[in-house]
Amino acid sequence: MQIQETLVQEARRILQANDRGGFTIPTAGLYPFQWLWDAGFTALGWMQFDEARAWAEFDLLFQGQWENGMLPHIVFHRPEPTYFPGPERWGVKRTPPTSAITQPPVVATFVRWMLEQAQNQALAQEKVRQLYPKILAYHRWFKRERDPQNTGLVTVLHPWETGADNSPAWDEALARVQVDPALPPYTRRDTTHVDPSQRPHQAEYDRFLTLLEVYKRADFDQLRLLQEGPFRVASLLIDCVLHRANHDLLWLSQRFGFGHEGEIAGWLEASRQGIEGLWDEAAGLYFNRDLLTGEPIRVGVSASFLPLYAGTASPERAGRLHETLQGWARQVRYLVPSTDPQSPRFEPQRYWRGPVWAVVNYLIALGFAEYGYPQVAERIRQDTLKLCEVTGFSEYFHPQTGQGLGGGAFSWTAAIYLAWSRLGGGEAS
Ligand code: 9WN
Repeated sequence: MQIQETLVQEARRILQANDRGGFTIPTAGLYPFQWLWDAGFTALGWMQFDEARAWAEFDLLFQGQWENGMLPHIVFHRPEPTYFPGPERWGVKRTPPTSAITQPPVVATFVRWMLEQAQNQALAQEKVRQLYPKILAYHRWFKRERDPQNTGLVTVLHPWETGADNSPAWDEALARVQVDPALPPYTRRDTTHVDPSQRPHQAEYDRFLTLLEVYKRADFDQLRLLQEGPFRVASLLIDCVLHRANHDLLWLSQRFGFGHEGEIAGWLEASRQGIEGLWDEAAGLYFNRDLLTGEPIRVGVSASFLPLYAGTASPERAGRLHETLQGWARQVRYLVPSTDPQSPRFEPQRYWRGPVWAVVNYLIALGFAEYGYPQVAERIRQDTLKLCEVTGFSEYFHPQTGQGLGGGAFSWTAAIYLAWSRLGGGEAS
């Protein structure tokens, strides 16, 4: 499939229409603020046609950084009534207000890629020098407050932190969370924008909101929550993204002479072992882990392939992952479904329980390409481009019919189209 110039134009228009003066909302109505990992993908999209605007995305994102280094998953730059839970419910007294949990830490990797792609090297280097200490503070926060025992795996406290909110991987861990009988009443907004059959169940939302109240009562004290939090998991999405981000941070440190290589190399060694400890030989896949029970969560999800993106997998394990993905490919028309299509929990239209997500595809394809599987990487790229061409720049897609699902005119899907059109050759630029 060729990149289509009209779609490239449309993808650019989506980013421009979702621009709110320096930060990009994922989509109007459904998500009217700035999200952390969306900002990384979106910046890469902007980078394909407006470098200054691409870097600005991070300037605005880091306005939300906490003094302890934490980068929150949402920055509420200005009031918007169309999303719940907004700044009032989070109750974080900051300017700008933010949430109090994080998300997959993609920033260091995107900063490296953007530096490598930049035509304007002077601007790129200036931005790297500004951003580097802030990213380092963020990664130190992960180590200090989410892995103080140096297990090599980060403790995740909320499904929203994983980016894959209602993944079947979190079912048992979330079901154990007792819904607070005194949970303040609330009205969901997401189901006013998107058909409820494509969104999380009410039982999940009650628990998402219960966790928020528990953490608020603990004044978001991370070390205390590591002991007492009712939901604690190791998430492949977070751990693999963080591992690669640390690898790229080390690269930046070396390249600019910042001098933190020893510290970061220590984190990398621990996380390599942590991630590889999630391998399941019988399944030929990596599994997330429930940190309250210590047990693997035996459901295959798209993040199960991300140790390739992290670069921690051995060539042999990469080969097994390749075989496993071939099995999935026989079940669906479009790769990569967010849940193993043979799992009884697979729901092809419901959010992170089955649909294809362009951003995760980008990471998985990159991993396969780097491990010497260019054909499957290209298949994933082609499937993603085709989904955009057939049904538009949706939030996610039905892996069998290709139907666009969730929000429309979606920033990170458009950004992936732009980034992949650059890799696909000169015809789109
Ligand atoms: C909660 C913005 C975000 C993505 C997440 C995706 C969804 C939010 C929600 O939208 O989550 O953070 O309200 O459903 O799951 O990955 O960053 O696009």
